[in-house]
Amino acid sequence: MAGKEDLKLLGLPLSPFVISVRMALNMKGVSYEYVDEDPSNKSELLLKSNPVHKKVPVLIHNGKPICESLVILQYVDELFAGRSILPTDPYERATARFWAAYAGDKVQYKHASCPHARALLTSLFSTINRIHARSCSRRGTAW
Ligand SMILES: N[C@@H](CCC(=O)N[C@@H](CS)C(=O)NCC(=O)O)C(=O)O
Repeated sequence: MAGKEDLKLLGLPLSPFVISVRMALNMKGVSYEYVDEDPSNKSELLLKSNPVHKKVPVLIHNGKPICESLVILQYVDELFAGRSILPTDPYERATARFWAAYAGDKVQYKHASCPHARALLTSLFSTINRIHARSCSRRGTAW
């Protein structure tokens, strides 16, 4: 895609859904503005951009919101050239979407009432964040 893109991502630091979108943007080498939301005090921008679910991630591309991590991943994959996120074969794509949706249904971070599960998820996601931050600083990309 040519030209200067205005990309803003509304997120939360430990959300696996947000992390997957950040990884996708990073794979494509795209820079974007990242805005942390406060789940207990959601911004007007989030409520206006995702009035149905009121959840992150929301990607705002040139003022137009795209919601739901899997929808965003596919959008990013189609919009930007470079390394493909989803397989090109239609059956493999369908299989990848199936498992991504399955994993998304299972990961309900806010419902992880068990402190051990929360601690595990927290440590897992901060590790992912660290690995990505390192690989981005090596490659000179935003995240
Ligand atoms: N199906 C959504 C799930 C997104 C989601 O659950 N986001 C959580 C953060 S992990 C959220 O925004 N929670 C705030 C809330 O439920 O009010 C997606 O794939 O984007």
